[in-house]
Amino acid sequence: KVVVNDVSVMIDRSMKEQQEKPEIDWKAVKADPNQFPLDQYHTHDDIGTPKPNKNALWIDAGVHAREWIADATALYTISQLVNGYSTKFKTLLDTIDIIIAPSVNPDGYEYSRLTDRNWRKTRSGPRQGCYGVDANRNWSFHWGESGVSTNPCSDVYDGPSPFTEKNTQNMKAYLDANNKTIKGMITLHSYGEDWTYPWSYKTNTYPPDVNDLKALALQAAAAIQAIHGTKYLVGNTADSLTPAAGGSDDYSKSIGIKWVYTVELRPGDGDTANDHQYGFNLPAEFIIPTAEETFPGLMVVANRIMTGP
Ligand code: 0X9
Ligand code: ZN
Repeated sequence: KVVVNDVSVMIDRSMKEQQEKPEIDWKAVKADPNQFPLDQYHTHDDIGTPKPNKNALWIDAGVHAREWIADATALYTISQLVNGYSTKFKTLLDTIDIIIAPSVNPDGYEYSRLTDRNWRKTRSGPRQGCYGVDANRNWSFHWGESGVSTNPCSDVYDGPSPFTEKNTQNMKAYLDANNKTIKGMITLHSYGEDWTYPWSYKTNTYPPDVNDLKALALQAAAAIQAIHGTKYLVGNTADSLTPAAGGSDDYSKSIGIKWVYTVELRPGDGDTANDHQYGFNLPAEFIIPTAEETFPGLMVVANRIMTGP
């Protein structure tokens, strides 16, 4: 049995054929209101065969509202796993759970869809006349130390204190409650074509198992490249991107989750020859290719968790 909860509320319009897949019982996909009270924020989907104490891989997307390709890639991943359970992924999903939260900032996503394409933050507020907190600056680990603004009108506003946002509170609660079984955490963003590992708050600063993290990241990047030739940059997050504290990645690593990655999906940001210059506005024709190549990268981490410590 494959368990999927409440994916229907965050179907990306560009992926709406998912709803038409007859193999999936979309009525069963509706959340059980006893398990998930509707007044609580929840978007996670556990894919696997129910069994106690299974190790798990967490994948989230849509932290940043305008990074639509992330949400679409998460939905594609759900579709691949659900439809491939009885064939390709039986051993994997009988051994580990894959928890997919395909849109962890849904009101921001909707705002980006309907009102302001370039919207990034949550939609809380107003504070000093401005809305939203950067949900990837609002986590407690080294909160506010780098790459943030204290101005509520900034796109990288870190909030009045850590965990002011429903989005970060609920995700934190889930990760905390399951940090013994969740062995991997991948947060999908765009753009840049980068596969990066902690720490993120400071350059030249690495967890003790950085070599493990890097080696697996290189395998994931190779798996991506094998599909459509897209070359991902692998590196430490702060060194490769820019230091920014208060992210979900650093927090996850700090609570003992081993395989923590931030993935910046297509398009590229100019660091390889074939990069497109679309920024967040990735044309629709690249949605499926992006999802197709990302999926085996994600499965590298899933398979690593399956085979053990
Ligand atoms: O700045 C971010 O939050 C991410 N880049 S994005 O362009 N998608 O906004 C990178 C996040 C890396 N992790 C942390 N800085 N903690
Ligand atoms: Zn982002």
